[in-house]
Amino acid sequence: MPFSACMRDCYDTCSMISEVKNGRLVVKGNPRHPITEGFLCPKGALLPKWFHAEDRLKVPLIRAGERGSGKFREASWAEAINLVAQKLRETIDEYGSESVLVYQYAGDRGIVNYAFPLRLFHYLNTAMLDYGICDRAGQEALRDVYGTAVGMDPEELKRQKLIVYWGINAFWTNLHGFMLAKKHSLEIWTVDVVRTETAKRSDKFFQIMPDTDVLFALAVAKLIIENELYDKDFVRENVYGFKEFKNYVIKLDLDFVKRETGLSCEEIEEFAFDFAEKKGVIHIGYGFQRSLGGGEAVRAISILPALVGHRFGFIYDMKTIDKSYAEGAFLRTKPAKRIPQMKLAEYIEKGEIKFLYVYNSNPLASLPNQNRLRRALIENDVFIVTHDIFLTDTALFSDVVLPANTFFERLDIVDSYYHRHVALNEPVAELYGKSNSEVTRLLAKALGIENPHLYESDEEVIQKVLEINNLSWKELKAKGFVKVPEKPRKWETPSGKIEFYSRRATERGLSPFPEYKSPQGNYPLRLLSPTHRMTITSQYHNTYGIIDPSLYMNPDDAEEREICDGDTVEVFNDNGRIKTTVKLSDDVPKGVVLLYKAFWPSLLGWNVNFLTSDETVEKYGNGSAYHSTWVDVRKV
Ligand SMILES: Nc1nc2c(c(=O)[nH]1)N[C@H]1C(S)=C(S)[C@@H](COP(=O)(O)OP(=O)(O)OC[C@H]3O[C@@H](n4cnc5c(=O)[nH]c(N)nc54)[C@H](O)[C@@H]3O)O[C@H]1N2
Ligand SMILES: Nc1nc2c(c(=O)[nH]1)N[C@H]1C(S)=C(S)[C@@H](COP(=O)(O)OP(=O)(O)OC[C@H]3O[C@@H](n4cnc5c(=O)[nH]c(N)nc54)[C@H](O)[C@@H]3O)O[C@H]1N2
Ligand SMILES: [Mo]
Repeated sequence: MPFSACMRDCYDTCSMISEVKNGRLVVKGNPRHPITEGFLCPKGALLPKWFHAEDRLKVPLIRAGERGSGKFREASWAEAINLVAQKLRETIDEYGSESVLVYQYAGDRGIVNYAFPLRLFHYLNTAMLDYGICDRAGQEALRDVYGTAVGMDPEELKRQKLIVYWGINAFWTNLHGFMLAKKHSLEIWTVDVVRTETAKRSDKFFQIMPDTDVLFALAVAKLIIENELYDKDFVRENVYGFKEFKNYVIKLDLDFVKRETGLSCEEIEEFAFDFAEKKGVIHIGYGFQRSLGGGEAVRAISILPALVGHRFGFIYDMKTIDKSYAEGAFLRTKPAKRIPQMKLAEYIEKGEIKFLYVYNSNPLASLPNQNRLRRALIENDVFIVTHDIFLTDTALFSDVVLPANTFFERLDIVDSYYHRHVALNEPVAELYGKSNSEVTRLLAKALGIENPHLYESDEEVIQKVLEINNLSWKELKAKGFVKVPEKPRKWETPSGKIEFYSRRATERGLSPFPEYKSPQGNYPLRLLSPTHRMTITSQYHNTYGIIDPSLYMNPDDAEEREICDGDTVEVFNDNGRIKTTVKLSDDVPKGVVLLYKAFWPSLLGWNVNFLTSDETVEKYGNGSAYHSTWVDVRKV
């Protein structure tokens, strides 16, 4: 039976075994894969429903009405591809190659299908994205302290006693990781604003006010240092700037920390003493760092495992293989103009983007401040092409829509940003659409490009990537996955040590130590928009239909506004307003409300991103700050 690999933007990157039985796709988890361990998450188990979905795009569409009106006419592949090629050529001739932007993200993480289309845009010297939507601030922060955001191999958890899930709802977003920690009988703690399903299954839960994590982590460091509970030998040998850091944290006033974080002194002490004793490791989440204080928080948190003697005692990112061949940046003849992903609307408003090619992403659901983005697209002359499996909101706003196939319909391989395995994905069945690489080859041909790199087959690209990385095709074929061995490594900081005093941060005009800024907004309630159990950002809303669009609110906040459970309310701020029903819950603290992230606006009439802030964490790579959104709520 063919091996599949779940290509979703998800930590677990499962290896699966698939087949077609009586015309229906059947999937199961690969029992030999050490992370998948033969079971799938609830979303993965429903993949056949996604694959067979009635609403999959079947033929190319060309806009036949006002932008966003949803009026299209059907077209042949030849007509659609020729139109895209002609428009591309015209735009480049009239405005230059940098007026073309390829906008893509991790809708499909297959090495070929993620990267191959970029070859065409590199060849054409177009503008490219500077990715900032997901985990950027934390990436920069970890580089400040460790010189890399690549942490520990999660399979090494078997040697640990304690894992802290800090700002990650692992039971929903990293189920196989959570089960791995359970399997190895680790003690599990959670630090979160919300009493999540992970918090409910943890041995300890520290409920913290938004954006105050930096203070909590610094207070824990202070107590560990003051009480001499840190690993002195490790710190002496491997840490740069310990003395300066010590002088900095020692001044911290614990009463202030208590007031800001909402944690009691006992909780802070309990964390510090127990963490030091058990030499905890920390899974630093992606979710919580998407706020204005996210970068500073990750810097502070990442110091804690080093204090107790871990070389790379955090989980954040994993980079096992070199994938650059698939992307082919070597095809460029001049350096790329990089457009910060979170500033798409701004660049469109400035008239710098005239042609937008979108694949693997649904920015008209997932980007913040949707009213501004949509206005910018309507008011400016931008030709939009979207390649997707479904008629998403982004597709609805496009001039040309190209049907994509799914990973069940092609060959690819995929790595993981969580574990060290590369998985094989073989074609199982064929329904509709074309792959990202196939469309690239058709476009290259229509543009009259002769460069052979644009016509390499998927298998050739895969073979070459495996060869570059010294990985065995034979082993991959036999098991469905291979583990990439870890080489011994040092910290890639200026001092070659773990920098508690970060020189890299000072070069960006930041303090050498993590700093706290009290979060402030011009509306009374902080709006969080974390992940939903049954979606991957905007995906599966249309196919699984299991979503929860309610606003979660603390009963005290509701009482102040005379709102009862089940009431219809308006949630509003300067960016927009939406209407939904309220669920009262003590799981969210007073002062915080919650709407799950990025459903399909075309199905719901709205999503949370009509409210979210498009500010960026400027000093941390212009990372997104979705959670730095303030709103008010009234009964309607
Ligand atoms: N089921 C499911 N799984 C997914 C996804 C999905 O949409 N659904 N998306 C995938 C993607 S793209 C990503 S990036 C990952 C994200 O994976 P996670 O990081 O687990 O995702 P989030 O739910 O966004 O955020 C985690 C938690 O951060 C908390 N949080 C918010 N602000 C703060 C704060 O200031 N401090 C603290 N301590 N906590 C805070 C939220 O309450 C939330 O519970 O998941 C991937 N997996
Ligand atoms: N409010 C709020 N918004 C958020 C977040 C948040 O925490 N709060 N989280 C942010 C995060 S972490 C992320 S990573 C982004 C993700 O945002 P996006 O990158 O927009 O991710 P998805 O919604 O998963 O959209 C992926 C699209 O790719 C399509 N697709 C899947 N497979 C293929 C394929 O093989 N080929 C092609 N051509 N298309 C395919 C899917 O159908 C889907 O429409 O969202 C961000 N948005
Ligand atoms: Mo993400």
